[in-house]
Amino acid sequence: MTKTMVMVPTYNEKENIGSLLRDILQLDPSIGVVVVDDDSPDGTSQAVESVRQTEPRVHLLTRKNKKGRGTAGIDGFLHALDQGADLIVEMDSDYSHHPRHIPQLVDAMRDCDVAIGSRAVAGGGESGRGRIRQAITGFAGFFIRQVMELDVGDCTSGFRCFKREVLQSIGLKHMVSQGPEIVEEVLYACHLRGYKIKEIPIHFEDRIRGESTKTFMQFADTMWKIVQFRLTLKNRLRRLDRKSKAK
Ligand SMILES: Nc1nc2c(ncn2[C@@H]2O[C@H](COP(=O)(O)OP(=O)(O)O)[C@@H](O)[C@H]2O)c(=O)[nH]1
Ligand SMILES: [Mg+2]
Repeated sequence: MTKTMVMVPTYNEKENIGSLLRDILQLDPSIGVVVVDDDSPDGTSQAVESVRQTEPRVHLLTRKNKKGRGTAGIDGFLHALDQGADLIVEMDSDYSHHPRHIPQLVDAMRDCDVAIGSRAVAGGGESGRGRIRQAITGFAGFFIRQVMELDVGDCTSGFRCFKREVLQSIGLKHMVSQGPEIVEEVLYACHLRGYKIKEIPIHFEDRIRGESTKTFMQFADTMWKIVQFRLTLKNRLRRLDRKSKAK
């Protein structure tokens, strides 16, 4: 049986995480969840812990201090691999990524290696975000496609499903992203490895509860990081391959 684990990074998501966990767990009796919380001051970890008391399928990694979305994702992926997951889904905890789309992502894995929950393909879309934020996302997507030579419509989507082998082969432990740019670093590594990437339509809704952790400075920083990935990631993967061959 295929084991699926959902990885959810959280920072101050107490208002969302309890119902999100319930919505994910009721999808399938075999699905597991790992929440990676940076010791959120609002008590997110405690909210997860109270669900975990009666639900062993919930795993909680509480990290000391706010270490960032990037390393949270890596720690969560490594934990899911450690647990023997065959498929690993990543998603935000704010309901922008609705759990109802998880079965669609998982189904798509029959004929791809990475499935992206996408706003940019027929049947996908979004609501709740203003025109300016949508335009920024549109520009970011255009920039990323050009720089990384990618054929993906929704490059900034952090709602994705990966085969185990994919996450094992892209050098997770060597990723450099501390912040949200991890989404693009992972995507580019998958692209460089030649994995088959498929976009699955989702409806993205802006968060209703809690606050976004993103700022304009973070956006500008991400665009700069995209250029750095383009310049360095290919060589980093080559070095990794040489090392593993030498072993
Ligand atoms: N563990 C951890 N999670 C984070 C951190 N920053 C953001 N997150 C989580 O990452 C996901 C995406 O962040 P969000 O604020 O929704 O970004 P946005 O969707 O781009 O506005 C959410 O589930 C956040 O709670 C962080 O520093 N550490
Ligand atoms: Mg969000």
